[in-house]
Amino acid sequence: MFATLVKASVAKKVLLTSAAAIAVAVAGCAPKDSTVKIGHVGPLTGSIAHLGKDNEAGAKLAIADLNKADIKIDGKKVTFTLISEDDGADPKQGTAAAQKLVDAKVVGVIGHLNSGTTIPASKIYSDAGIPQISPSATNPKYTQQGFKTTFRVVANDATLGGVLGKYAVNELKGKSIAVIDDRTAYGQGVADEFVKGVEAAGGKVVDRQFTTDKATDFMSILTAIRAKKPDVVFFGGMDAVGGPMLRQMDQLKINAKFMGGDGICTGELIKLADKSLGNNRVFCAEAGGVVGPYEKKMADFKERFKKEMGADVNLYSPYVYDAVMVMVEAMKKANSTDPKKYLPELAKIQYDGVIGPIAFDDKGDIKGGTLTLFTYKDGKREALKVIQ
Ligand code: ABU
Repeated sequence: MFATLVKASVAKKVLLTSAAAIAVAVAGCAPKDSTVKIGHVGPLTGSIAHLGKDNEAGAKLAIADLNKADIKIDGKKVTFTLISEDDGADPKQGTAAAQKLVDAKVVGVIGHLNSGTTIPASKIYSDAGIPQISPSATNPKYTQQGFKTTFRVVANDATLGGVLGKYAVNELKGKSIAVIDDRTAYGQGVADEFVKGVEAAGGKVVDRQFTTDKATDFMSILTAIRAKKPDVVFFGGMDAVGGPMLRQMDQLKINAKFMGGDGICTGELIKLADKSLGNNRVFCAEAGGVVGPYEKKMADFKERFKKEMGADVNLYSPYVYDAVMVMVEAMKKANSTDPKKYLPELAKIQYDGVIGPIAFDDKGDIKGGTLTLFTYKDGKREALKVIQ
């Protein structure tokens, strides 16, 4: 009798243990929520921190929108986390930031802001198989290295510089054009392309001078340029240098028009150049542009950005926003957040963004990249035309 009771008790325990094991196994198979890390890099300190923070705010807004959208990938609800790094616009700090993001196991990176950081960092992401979308680096070399992981959502310096060079000759009627650049990958590259554009339009570059992206005193190079009596001065570099340069041109009574690429084409230039901005004196181009129904989409985005992020769009935050969205769209299409699986989807994505339709060519450059020419008038940036 006792033996029978012991047998029954053992059998019950075995049954209970098996049931518990099955329950654990079932729970193990049940979809769990997952957290996916996306990296963002730009200069959050230094002279162009205002642009890095503008980009970062675009990424933060995109992540917030995605997390509100209850996205499921491979049956699991995905929560996206932004891991934001500061590269200080410095190439060495840029590669260190890239390695930090790889070590943190991000599944993709939005950045960097500068060509000088984006290009060296791209090898690190490529080696790690992590897709990278730059929202603002315009040096053509970035996508010409043969990496499968590099993408950008803006036009490049060949388009920017070329169009601006022709504009200086054909529209501004520049006869005596001086060129300055800051010797960065971006500044030098866009200035070289500008010179080609000027020469293709039959114009003449009368002087070429150099500075750095950290300089604050331009008196000696501007004095040299003044002797050539320029009617147009082109600067390849960023607004933090371009603004003070413009003020010093006024101090030296150089009344030439001032041109630059997207690096000076910012909201911040209004403060940085102050009265020297003038009306229809400064001409620049953003490496993107919207037409038709996208104009309202962009205007609505800018309004919402101001409300939610507490600042006006400075330059490329809408491009950053779309870059995050495009990356996640590729994950949704692949039904995977694994970089190896969603990378092929990213390469063939067709996405309707705030900045217009987004698809990439075989190098990772945006197809049909546009640009917008701007001037400044009455202390405001004013679009002149979108060039497609
Ligand atoms: N495209 C202007 C700023 C970023 C860069 O290319 O360096």
